[in-house]
Amino acid sequence: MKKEIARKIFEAKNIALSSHIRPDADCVGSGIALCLMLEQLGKNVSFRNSDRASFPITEFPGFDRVEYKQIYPDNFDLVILLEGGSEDRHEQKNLSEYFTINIDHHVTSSTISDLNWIDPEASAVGELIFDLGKELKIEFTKEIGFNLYAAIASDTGSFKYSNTSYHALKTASEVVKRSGIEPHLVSDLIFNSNPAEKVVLIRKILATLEFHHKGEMAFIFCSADFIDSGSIDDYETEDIISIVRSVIGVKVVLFLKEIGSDLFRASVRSKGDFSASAIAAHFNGGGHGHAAGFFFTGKFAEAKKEITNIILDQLKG
Ligand SMILES: [Mn+2]
Repeated sequence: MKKEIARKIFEAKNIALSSHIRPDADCVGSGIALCLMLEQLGKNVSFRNSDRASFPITEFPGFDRVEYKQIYPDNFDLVILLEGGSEDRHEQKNLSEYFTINIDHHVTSSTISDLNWIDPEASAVGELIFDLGKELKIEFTKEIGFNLYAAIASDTGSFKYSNTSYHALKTASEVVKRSGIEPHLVSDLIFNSNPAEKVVLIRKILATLEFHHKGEMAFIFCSADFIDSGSIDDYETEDIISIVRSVIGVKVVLFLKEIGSDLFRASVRSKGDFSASAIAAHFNGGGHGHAAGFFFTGKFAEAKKEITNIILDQLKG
């Protein structure tokens, strides 16, 4: 598949890239890295997303390459989709007008693209983009290295999550060797650059913490009122889930974010045998075994009760 994708890239002149909505460090970092690789090959590249990423992703070198517009109706020989594949996941229209390639590491990824390279063994799509870069024989510049390392370090939670494999570590070390980047500088930006407002927000969210079912389930909530300005979606709140998930005895965390009137985004994070994606599947969401999410329309009390009940059913097994 990698060779087939490389062949398509060599043949194309005008290439569009897109990463999914609510973009994270992996899909944006991988997208910037791929954009820079394709530019090295002399391609005309447009990296077009629907949503703007939040800080600190905005500080990744080459972030200015990201545009916010539709791919259609502009003329492209090839459209490469990162972590998604469907029009919904990218908020892009008429993708069927193009030759599309989907590159992803989620087992739930769409397969409607013309070529689908989906490797659930990969910790991050950044691993796959590094492999593709080797296939394309590009030079791994510092900018490319920074973005690929950031993608992998971010999706593995700084090489702490269960997806931290030999291949993830090997790829990260190869990225460092080939590009000459300093990993601590990437880590400082991704993990040690909290704006004060974010820590204040974490304090408010932590005040909602509840434990259920003998401490095996934890619940936290972010009300729209907690945000002074901007929207909740602007805030990267993964850190707070990690704090709660770290509690001894907790098997699953439910995090509800109020994102609109009677509209919530639910994030489920788990450890051990508890399947987060099984919970998300009940509500037509998606994700991995230990990290999944979905939307819930309704009142807060209903959202909390209905989702908690499904989680408790699984805990009681
Ligand atoms: Mn990813």
